[in-house]
Amino acid sequence: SFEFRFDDNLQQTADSIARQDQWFRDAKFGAFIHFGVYSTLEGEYEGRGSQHRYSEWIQVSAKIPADEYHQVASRFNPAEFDADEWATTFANAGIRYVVITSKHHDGFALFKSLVSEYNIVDYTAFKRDIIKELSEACHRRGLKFGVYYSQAQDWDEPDAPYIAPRLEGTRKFIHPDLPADFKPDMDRYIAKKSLPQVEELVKHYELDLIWFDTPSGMTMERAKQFSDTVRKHRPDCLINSRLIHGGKDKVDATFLSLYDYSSIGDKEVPTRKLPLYVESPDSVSSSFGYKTKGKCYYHTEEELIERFVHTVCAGGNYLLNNGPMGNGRLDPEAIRLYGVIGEWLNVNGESIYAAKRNPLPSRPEWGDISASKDGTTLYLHVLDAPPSGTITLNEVPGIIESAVFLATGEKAQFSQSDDVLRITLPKANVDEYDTVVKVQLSGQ
Ligand code: FUL
Repeated sequence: SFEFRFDDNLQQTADSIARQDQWFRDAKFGAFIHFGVYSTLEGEYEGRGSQHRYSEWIQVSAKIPADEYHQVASRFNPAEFDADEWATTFANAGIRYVVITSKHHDGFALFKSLVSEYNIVDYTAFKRDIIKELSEACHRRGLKFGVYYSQAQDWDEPDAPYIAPRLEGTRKFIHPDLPADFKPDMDRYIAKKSLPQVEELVKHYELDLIWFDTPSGMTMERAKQFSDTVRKHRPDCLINSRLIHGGKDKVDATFLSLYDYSSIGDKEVPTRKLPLYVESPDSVSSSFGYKTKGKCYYHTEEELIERFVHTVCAGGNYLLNNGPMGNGRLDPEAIRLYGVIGEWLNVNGESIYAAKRNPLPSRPEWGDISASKDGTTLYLHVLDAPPSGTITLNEVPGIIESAVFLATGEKAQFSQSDDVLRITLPKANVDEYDTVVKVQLSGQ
């Protein structure tokens, strides 16, 4: 039997509530990690391919034949990888869950797999199981742990589809020996590799979440095989919507039986209220995998905090990616950016963790709004303090009892007439990124 529940105006399945996704809704801040063979190439292969914005796309963007990419893979040796150091860095930055690429589109697995020897343990001199080590380290630190898995796209497998039809031609470059009349067979690929690898992951890695990507070619029947496999072995493991197309807005029962929440577009900041609980996959830089060659830029801490705040105020989690370096160490600039966010959260975390989305009809010009679980407290996030020093909030749903600056505990000067609230921001209390004013409503 199937029913919708209205929780904070977000429809979720009865099933997903049984799977206890509350930790996920309270967590708000996750670390995404794109790590693999491509991390050693940093966005370029023999002078080719640096134009693609994502370094993990190097195999198709530089048209690297499978046997050459295999050579690069066999030399992959992230000798300085230290799972506890990674987990500690994330935990110290206020991150509550970690999602790492267990197999990206290049087909190379970062875990020991009996299904395909194209994996870090069997194919490299490094021989360690990154997914196992990181899962254990995260759980030791109280972080939830999940993996990204590219279920429908695998450039190493000729049978797997390509994300965009324009890339279909790439198959010939990667697999030059394929017979001219070769016809890819997605179901053959799923049966041979992606479904059994997903089964290995959910059986052996204590997953709290699985992040499928990408939905190309996934029919309802195919998606159901994956979803059923996860549910069977790991009933509490959450599933994201990139299992199948349509995940953002489809709220019919069949779709909602397949996944638990909606992953929105890459680096998309939600600006409108969406029908499902969402997660926004952002990155500290313009790439996901580590990239130093060709076009690439980092976001500023201010941009990241703004995107984080807007995501939470729209009703979602912020999954902020970093691309570790080929030697296994975290990117120092990523560490710095996570650290700044962590410091900001030390002071302002109350307005983020477990917060509810903006309950008012619209978003104010000067920033955004989150709310406490019981709805009696509003957190006003002043991202752009107006030159007048006064912020105005319309359509306030009650009488304001008090207003204090979250960072200092000092009272804020306010006045209310009918449903319009005015707050004066003294210069000294204005935070560089986001001044949070905690507003208590009475009689609620
Ligand atoms: C996309 C992928 O193609 C990118 O490489 C990256 O993994 C991003 C999060 O999802 O669909």
